[in-house]
Amino acid sequence: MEPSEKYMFKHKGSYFVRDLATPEHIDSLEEFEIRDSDVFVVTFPKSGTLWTQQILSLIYHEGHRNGTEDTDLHDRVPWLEYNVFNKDYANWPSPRLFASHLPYHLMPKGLRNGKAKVIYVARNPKDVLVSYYYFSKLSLKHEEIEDFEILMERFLAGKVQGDLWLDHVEGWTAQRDHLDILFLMYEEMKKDLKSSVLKISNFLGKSLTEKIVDDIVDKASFDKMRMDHRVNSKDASSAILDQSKGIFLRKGTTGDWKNIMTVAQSERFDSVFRKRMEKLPFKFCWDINDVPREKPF
Ligand code: PPS
Repeated sequence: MEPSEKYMFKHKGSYFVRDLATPEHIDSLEEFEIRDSDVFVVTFPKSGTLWTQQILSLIYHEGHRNGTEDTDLHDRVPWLEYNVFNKDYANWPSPRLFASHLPYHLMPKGLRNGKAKVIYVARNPKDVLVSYYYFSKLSLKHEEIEDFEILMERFLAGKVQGDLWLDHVEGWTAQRDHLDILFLMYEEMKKDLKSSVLKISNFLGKSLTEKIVDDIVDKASFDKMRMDHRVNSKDASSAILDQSKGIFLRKGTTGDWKNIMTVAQSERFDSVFRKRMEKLPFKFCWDINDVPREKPF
């Protein structure tokens, strides 16, 4: 079944949230001018975007870290394709930090030849699906699908925001030799946030003191982010989320899929995804006790 047109539109083969983007804006991104100092967090939806946005903001904006500036996180690291507040990105001061769910082929062309940096975060797709399921209950901009199995079949067919998870991850990992790109896994961030923050700061060429790193790790923890009003700004999110139905930072764990997927559903999922997943350069964790590890490219 196709996603409801009330909530999504399809453009250039990809699904977008209807109220938050237009085909014209997506088209305009092809020629969007990229600066060498730009940094992009790229993810399939529900893979740890907000978490990485927070880490970037804490690395780049001292005022965010020490609490002297009260700027909404989405203004610090805005969405490229969902420019809901009509920001003038072309005149935004450098370094610009962006978040995006775009598949590689819809990204600005300038990314290909420049020195801009990309941080791609991947999460095990069963937890992605479960997170998406609960998020669609909360989001006023997504179709709520009560029956998990129906949503699962759409996910497996790539008929959700972000399209087919496998295509998204493969599309970006295929660019590893052509872009300045860091691949991270949600699960490794969960296991050892400090190492992940150091990986990110090294990649960005930022040398941080031990104290600052510890501070970033603290403020990017699930519990602190839940309480951070710059992350959960009521103004910014009330138009998008019905907060009476839940909270965006829901569980923040690995392996929650086991609490909702039946054995049959899990097997069906594996039968569609397993072969292509084996070729991906990640060893995904399916349980909080698994040890994440990157397979060598
Ligand atoms: S979105 O809508 O695509 O931008 O969503 P995204 O931010 O990519 O993913 C939301 C999930 O990330 C979890 N999250 C965290 N987990 C652990 N630690 C921290 N600090 C953190 N911040 C966000 C969030 O809870 C969503 O996952 P679920 O499984 O639903 O809890």
